[in-house]
Amino acid sequence: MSNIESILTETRLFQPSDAIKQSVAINEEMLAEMRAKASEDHVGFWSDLAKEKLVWTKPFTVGLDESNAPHYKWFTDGELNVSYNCIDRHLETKSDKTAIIFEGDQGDVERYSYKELHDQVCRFANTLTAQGIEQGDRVIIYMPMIPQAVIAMQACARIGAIHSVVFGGFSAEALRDRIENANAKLVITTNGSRRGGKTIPLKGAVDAALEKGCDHVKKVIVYRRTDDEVSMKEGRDIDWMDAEAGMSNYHDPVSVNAEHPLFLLYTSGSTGTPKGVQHSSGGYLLNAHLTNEWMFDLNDDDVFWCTADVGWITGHSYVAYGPLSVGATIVMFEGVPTYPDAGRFWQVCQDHGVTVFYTAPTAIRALMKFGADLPNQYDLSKLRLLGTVGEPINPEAWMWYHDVIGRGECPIIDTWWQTETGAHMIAPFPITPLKPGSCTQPLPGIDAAILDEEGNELGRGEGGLLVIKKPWPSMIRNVWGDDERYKSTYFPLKDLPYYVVGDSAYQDDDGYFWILGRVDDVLNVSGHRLGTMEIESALVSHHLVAEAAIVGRPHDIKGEAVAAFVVLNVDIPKGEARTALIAELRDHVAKEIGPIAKPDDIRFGTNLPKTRSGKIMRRLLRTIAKGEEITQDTSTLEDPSILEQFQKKK
Ligand code: 6R9
Repeated sequence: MSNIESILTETRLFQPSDAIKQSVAINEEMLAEMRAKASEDHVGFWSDLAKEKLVWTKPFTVGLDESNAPHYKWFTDGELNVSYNCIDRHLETKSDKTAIIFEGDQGDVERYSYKELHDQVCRFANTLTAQGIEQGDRVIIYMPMIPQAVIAMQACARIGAIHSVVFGGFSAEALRDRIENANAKLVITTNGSRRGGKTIPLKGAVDAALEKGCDHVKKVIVYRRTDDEVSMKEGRDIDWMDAEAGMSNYHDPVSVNAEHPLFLLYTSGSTGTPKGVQHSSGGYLLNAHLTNEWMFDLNDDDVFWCTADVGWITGHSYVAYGPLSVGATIVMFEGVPTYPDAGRFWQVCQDHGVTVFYTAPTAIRALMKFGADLPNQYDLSKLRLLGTVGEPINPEAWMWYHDVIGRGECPIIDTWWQTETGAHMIAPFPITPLKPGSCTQPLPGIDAAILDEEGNELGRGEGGLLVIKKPWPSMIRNVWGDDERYKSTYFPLKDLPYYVVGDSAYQDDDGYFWILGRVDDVLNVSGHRLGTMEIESALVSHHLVAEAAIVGRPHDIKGEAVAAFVVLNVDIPKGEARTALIAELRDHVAKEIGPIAKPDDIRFGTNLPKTRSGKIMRRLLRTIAKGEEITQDTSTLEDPSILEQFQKKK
């Protein structure tokens, strides 16, 4: 890969306020010390933290075991229980402290103290055991965003069962693939969920998934979340409440090896069969714990709301495990950001006194469309840190989040990481000076670099493959049941034992990292490499554009042409007005970046084709841009009708 033209012109720098500097736990000096220690003694750095932050039933003596590389192992001879670390260890001092504040779709609120959470998790752990689940068995959790989902996850961890949460929006087909791949013994689900004022059935998908094959699934536990009737299969299906009846509030957490798999999480939306990303117990929990302290500065007074669903990795590390491990109060929300209106997020923040809020750029851009009036109606003064994750955040959305939601005072913690990394990898601490659109610098103990295609390290300003050079505790351990795929996907470089991320990035002169997108999202137009993100940022900076996605399509002369898919914040114009707007947008991009980046085609739609987790399905856009028929699986799309809008020529 030669020079990727660096065209992000963002140069604004935001220093932390005095209030932030004085209030947060980790100051500049401590951070510098941590960085120094990590670079001097990588394994010692992580091992000391593992001893300090986690409670071990059997202390470890081995830090990193590289004997079966690239299947790295951490703290291998140690034992612990993750649920004990998330719940029991707080009982002495925080038993009455609220662990979970739950707000349902209809505004119904429930609170669980750490003691109540403990009792519920124990009851459900006993229930799982009574249903024949043993250490190492796989359990599928297919549930909405309700506390029972976290209770189920924690109960699995307590007995050493390996859970695999499947996002409630996935189809029966996707669910079956995952049940089969994991060879699961039990499925936990609900009769339905409540979202946007409607009740949405869920159990039917489980029935359909289990119709053919899946003989390994012996039981289905059904929690009744709605009043809707649910069909129960005799001998297989059990009501959660019935199954729990008479179970004790006490359960002795099982001590497992640090490397015992805590969960599998299947990666969504990519080509091929889903990959079961396998995470460990000790190493995973360490980074989940630490990053909640480091990035979000969580302490006793905080109310932390991460809006991610537990069906995604963010909901694992920043809802179900990490914040509980540090003893924080979390908010869980069942509904959608636009019901009853687009002020819902801000109402939840106000009503529960949220201090740290963590969401995705796609949500920020969607809410930005509605302007500042809605958030301004709510008291958001308790917010002190704002986080973002999932994709690069364009500077316009960053500024809106910072100014309108964060009053110009809250640092924006832009966290780069992946399902496979388990926890944040490149992200600011609250005291880090910020540049809108950059996830800043790798965490202490994370050794990131940028390589060209031959594996040479690139200098500042040069774009290339992002890699992590040294193993870290919460890294993926395997693709479930597929060693070869693990090695070829993540360690493909000959002679270099580096974890290859699959994203391209560059470092600016200050050493800040800018993620350019997935490797396949970098275009080569007339020999110039252009990050799709940069063109998207340029389009979104036009006052009529709400969202934009750029893909490449083959072009005879230029190699690749730039195809733009645009969502406007006004009605889509017709006829001449449409032609004029297309010309205006092309000129706007030319003005922002240069004529080379001018989109060759611009198509309008009312939304972009996104997975239910909010990721733009670029491979579908590529097919449309090429004018080809869509043959790919579109079952993970939130709204498949969007595709037709973009396929229409005019
Ligand atoms: C946590 C999560 C991982 C991919 C990753 C990258 C993109 C995530 C980002 C970001 C730029 C950020 N990504 N966070 N890109 N800035 N702050 O999203 O995991 O669903 O596995 O996606 O998402 O491309 O490689 P996952």
